[in-house]
Amino acid sequence: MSTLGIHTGEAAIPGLEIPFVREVAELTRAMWRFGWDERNGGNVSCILDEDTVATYIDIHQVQRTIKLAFPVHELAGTYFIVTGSGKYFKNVISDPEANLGILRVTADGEQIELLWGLQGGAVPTSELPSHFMSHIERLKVDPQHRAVIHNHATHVVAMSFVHDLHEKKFTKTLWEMCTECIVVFPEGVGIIPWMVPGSDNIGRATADKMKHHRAVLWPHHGIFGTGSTLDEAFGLIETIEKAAQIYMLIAGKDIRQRITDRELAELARAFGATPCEGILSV
Ligand code: 2HA
Ligand code: ZN
Repeated sequence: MSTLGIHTGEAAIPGLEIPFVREVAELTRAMWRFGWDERNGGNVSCILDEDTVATYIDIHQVQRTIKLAFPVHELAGTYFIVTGSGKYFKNVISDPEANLGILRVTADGEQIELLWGLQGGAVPTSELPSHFMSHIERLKVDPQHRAVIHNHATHVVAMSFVHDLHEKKFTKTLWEMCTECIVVFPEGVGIIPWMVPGSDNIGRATADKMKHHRAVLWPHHGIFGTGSTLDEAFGLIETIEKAAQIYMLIAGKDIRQRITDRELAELARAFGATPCEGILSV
């Protein structure tokens, strides 16, 4: 039985003995169970240390190379675990080798070398441009950065229809919904306009927001969350989604009391968080 209480007969499933494969398999399963990754929705990528990868797989055995549509010189030689394009999060835990890949960006940054997984000719997530470009920007501002998660968190998508898409207004509303929020994302949530997914353009727009935010909302689609671990990236999305859920639960209701700006500022001070400027009126 896995930590999620799922009987998978996992001893017989190749890949689950690798800790970072298991972590992504359990994460994708959890997100699917939350209803955030219908069909093939969502994608995950996480930077891995060479030594860690080499402990579990032969890093000199390249299965195949895949040409990148956009060069990523900044990530040359970097190892990743990624979800596959068109793959269902529901299925990762029962067949990680078909649904996940472990890869390395070539020294010239033009290709990726598949070292493990993505069996049957599968390729990395269709949102690879957004993932790679986000990794590049987050690493510039945070050397500890490792993980990028995209999913279709339900309430934050719902909120993108009924709330103003102004970043500071959206962020303030989220902060007001749960006491923890200002501490978890004091820098606020970045928001891009609606764009066609899977493109270099949406990758560039997302990465541009990643210069100042760890989470970026794609209106009417989903959210990108980043962090120094998969747990951090997941926890960030989970917190934003929880706040959005409360917003949607109370929308249109008679609000009797709320957390004031003064209280939000007090909270940030108490936890050593620096709130994004221009949001609180105190
Ligand atoms: O299909 O979520 O944004 C995967 C996606 C695309
Ligand atoms: Zn998506």
